[in-house]
Amino acid sequence: IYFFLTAVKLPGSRTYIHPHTYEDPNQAIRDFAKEIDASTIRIERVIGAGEFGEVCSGRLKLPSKREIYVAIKSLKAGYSEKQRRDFLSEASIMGQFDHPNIIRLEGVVTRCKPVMIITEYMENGSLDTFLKKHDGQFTVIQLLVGMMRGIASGMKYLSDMSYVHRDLAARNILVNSNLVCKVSDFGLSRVLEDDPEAAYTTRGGKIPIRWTAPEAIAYRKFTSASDIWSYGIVMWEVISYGERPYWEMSNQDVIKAIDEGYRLPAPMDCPVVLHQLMLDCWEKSRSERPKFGQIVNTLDKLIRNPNSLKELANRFLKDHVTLKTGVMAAENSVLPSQE
Ligand code: ACK
Repeated sequence: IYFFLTAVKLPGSRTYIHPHTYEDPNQAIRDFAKEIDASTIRIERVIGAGEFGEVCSGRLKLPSKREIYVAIKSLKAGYSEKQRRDFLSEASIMGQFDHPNIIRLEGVVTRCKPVMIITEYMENGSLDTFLKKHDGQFTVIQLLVGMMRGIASGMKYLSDMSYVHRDLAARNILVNSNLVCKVSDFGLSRVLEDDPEAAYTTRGGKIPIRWTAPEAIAYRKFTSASDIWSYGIVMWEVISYGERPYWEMSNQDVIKAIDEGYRLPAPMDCPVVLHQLMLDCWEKSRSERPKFGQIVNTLDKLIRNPNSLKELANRFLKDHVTLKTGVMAAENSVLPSQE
């Protein structure tokens, strides 16, 4: 009996299986995604455009006869076999996850056309747009901390499964009607092609520079520690209500400033403890950055003790106040400009 118990893998110790490890990608889909009968889906309206085709909202009738709102991504006609594979890879990745802060896969339609991926519907759309629309409306900073806690919790789950996201940014977080934030965007080609923020590096990779850790930009060292760096940028986006990180600085200037030790200053009305957490995520040495589990714990403590959020970092004058790692620089110092 004891032998048997030790042989059983604990849930949670499960690691993610990359769809490319399957010789037959269709097998990965069969293993991780449920095939949905197209007649149970009712498409209602177009809500956006994805890399492979339209994103719509609609309803899905479950076997229990209950109807739920869903998002429906479809693969546009005239696709190649590789495009179909890349499109469906998102479902075979998403289908391995089961967490309240990760977008939930309902299933796929592959037996008839168009090929579709069905996920839960997130009423408030992507986090960056949502925050811009509600600029300054959340006087309760705790609401924002709750959102950041959710994202960190989803990321902890992913990193525990050894999944590295590579494109964590507010634009890739979805928000539901209860303001629960969920990590989305799991395609294989997506970091390369789908993200308008991704720029080509000198080495030919396509990377969303402003969100990416220096070692990932320099030599493509993508790890959960580089996801942590991106997470710090997401924290900054949340507190600044969807402001663009590093404003209008060019990608080259961002890379240079980071290398010289400059970091984003605290957004307006940002609690000191939160800015410190961001700075921890932006440690140059990746082993010194916190882990997602530690971030969840820290945010939980802050939520339980709202007084800890009262001390605010200095208001910043956009473009005129900057921070050197952990040290407040002179009020009128500027980020180094292009040479
Ligand atoms: O900012 P948005 O409204 O949120 O516009 C984009 C668009 O589709 C293209 O990706 C929205 N979207 C994507 N997935 C979902 C989903 N599961 N629920 C609701 N909206 C979604 C996204």
